[in-house]
Amino acid sequence: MPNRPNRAGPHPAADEASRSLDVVIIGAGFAGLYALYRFRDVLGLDARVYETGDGVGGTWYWNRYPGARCDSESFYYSYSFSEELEQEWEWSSKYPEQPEILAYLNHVADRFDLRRDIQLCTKVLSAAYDESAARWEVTTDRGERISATYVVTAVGCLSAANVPEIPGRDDFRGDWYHTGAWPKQGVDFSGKRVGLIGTGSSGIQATPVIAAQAEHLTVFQRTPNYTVPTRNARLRPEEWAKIKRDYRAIRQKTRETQAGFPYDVLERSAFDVSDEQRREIYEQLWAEGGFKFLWGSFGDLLRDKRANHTAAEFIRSKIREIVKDPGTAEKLCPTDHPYGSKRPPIDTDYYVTFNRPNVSLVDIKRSPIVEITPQGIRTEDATYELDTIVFATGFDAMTGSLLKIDLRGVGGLRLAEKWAAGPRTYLGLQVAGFPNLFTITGPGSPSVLLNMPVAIEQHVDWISDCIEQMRVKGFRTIQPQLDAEDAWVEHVNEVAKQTLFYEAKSWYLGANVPGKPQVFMPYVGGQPLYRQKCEAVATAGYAGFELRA
Ligand code: NA7
Repeated sequence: MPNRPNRAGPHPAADEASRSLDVVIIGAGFAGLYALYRFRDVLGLDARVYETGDGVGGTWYWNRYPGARCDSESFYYSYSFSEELEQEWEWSSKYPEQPEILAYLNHVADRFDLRRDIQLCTKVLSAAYDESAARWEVTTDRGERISATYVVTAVGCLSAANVPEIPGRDDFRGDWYHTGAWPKQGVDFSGKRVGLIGTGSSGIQATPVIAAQAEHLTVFQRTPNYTVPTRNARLRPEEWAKIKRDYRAIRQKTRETQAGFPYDVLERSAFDVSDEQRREIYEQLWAEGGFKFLWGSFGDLLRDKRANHTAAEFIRSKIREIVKDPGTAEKLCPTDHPYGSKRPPIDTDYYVTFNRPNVSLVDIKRSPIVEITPQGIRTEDATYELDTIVFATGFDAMTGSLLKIDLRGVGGLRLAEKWAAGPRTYLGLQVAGFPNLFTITGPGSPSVLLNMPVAIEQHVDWISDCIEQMRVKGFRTIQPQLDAEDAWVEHVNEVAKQTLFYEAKSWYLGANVPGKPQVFMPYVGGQPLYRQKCEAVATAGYAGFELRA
C-alpha cells in the first residue's frame, strides 16, 4: 500500500536496550515538543520523546495531502511560550500550508535544541505500570525497555487514520492514499482519474487542489458539509509589525475565549437583530472568512436550533449562488445536522470547484459504495473507473492513538478495557488506575474544540506544575480518585447535552468509526470554565486526585 510511513530517513541506533528516565513523552508534534522543553529545560527532568515518524511535527508531519493548511490564523496557531520565538518567526500568510507549519516545528526543535532527546522512527508499543516500583515500563518496536516515573502522551487527537473496510479495497489496481498518512514525495495526479471519499476538512481542502491537476475528480460524498471561505492572504510587513507589538494581548485573549481565538465572542442571540441585520452580519463574516463566522457572530448558534438554522440557511443560500448546476448545488447543501455540530471546515474555492467540467459529485448516501473493484468504485447504481483513490475519511479521533498503545495500569488493567464503553478521565488529564500517566489534550478536555496550541500549552503547563509540586512536597504518584473521575465524565456529558453537538453523527461522538462507543469526547464547557476548574483543583492541593508519598 502506498501510504506507509516513510522510514527511509535517519534511523539512529538506540543508545541502549534499556534506560531509566524521569519522563517518557510519546509523540513529537506540537504537544511533545513543548512538553520536552518544559520538562527538560524548565523542570530539569530527564525526559525523552519517542516518535513513530522519521521527523518531528506530528499532525503536520503526516498530513501532507494537497491543500493541507491550518484553519486558525498562524499568529495564534503557534506557540506562545517564548517571546523570542514569536518575534523571530514570521508566517507568510494568515493560513499557511502544511510545509510551512512543519518548517516552524522543525525550527522549534532546532532552536531549543530538542532533537538530542527525541528518538525518531520509534513506535511505543506498550506501557505497563509496576506498582511495587511505582514506575512505568515502556517498550518500543526497536526492542527497548524504558523505565520511567511519568508517561506523558502527546499522541494527538486526530492521528489514527480511519481507512474504511470497503470490500475489495486491497484488490484495487491503482494507488490509494489516506490524507492523514500522505507520502512524503507527494502524489502527481496529472492525467489521472481520481476518486476522493470524504468531505470533512481534509477532503474539502484537497478537492480544489486535486481538481486543478487531475484529468477528472469524482468526489464521493456521504454527508454534505457546511464550509465558509478561508480568505487566506499574505501578511504584509506592517501587519506583522502590529502583530508583534500586540502579541501579549493577542495571546492573553486566546486564553480567555471559549475556543481560544483572539476575538470577541458575542453573547448576542441571532434573534437580537432584525432579519436584514443578521443577513448583513453573515455577509460581512462570509466576506471576512474563517471561523469568526461561527465564533464571532452570535452566541447561541450551538445552543439554539432556530438560531443555528439562520446560519445554516445562509450557507445553503451561498452554495446555491456559487454552484451553477442546481442538482449539484442541492446535493452539496447540508440538511441533516446543525452548522458547527460537526467540526466545521473552512475552505479555499471548495464550492466553486464543482463548476469545473472535470469534477463530479456522487451522493453515496443515496447510492452507497458497494465495493472497490480492481478498476475503481462501484456504488449501488453506477461504476466509476479510477486510477487513484484518496481516502479523506478522517480518524479514530481522541482515543484511537491512545488505544493503539497497550497501556496497562494498576493490577494490569488495560486502558482499552477501562474505556470499553467510552473514555473516562478526570479533566482529560489523567485516568484513575493509571498513576503518573498524563494525557495531553485527552478526551474530557476541551482539546479539539479549542485552538490546539492553546489547549496544548495549558495542559503541558498544568502537568509540569503538578510534577514540580509533587517533587517539592515529596509525592511519588498521582492519579484521579474514582468518584472525581465519575463526576467529571458525567459533567462532560451533561454540558454536551445542553448544546446541539448531539444532533450530528460526528467524530466528536465516535460515530465515524463502526463499533466505537458513542460518547461525547471533548469538553464543550469552554476554555474559561475549564481553565478555572484546572486552576482551582491545583490550588486546592490537587482536589480529586490521590497523591501518595
Ligand atoms: P473528518 O472530519 O472525520 O471527515 C471524514 C469524511 O469522510 C466525512 O465526510 C465522512 O462522512 C467521510 N467518511 C468517513 N468514513 C466513510 C466511509 N466509510 N464511507 C464514506 N465516507 C466516509 O476527517 P478530516 O480528515 O476531513 O478532518 C479531520 C480533522 O482534521 C478536522 O476536523 C480538523 O480538525 C482537521 P460522514 O460525515 O461521516 O458521513
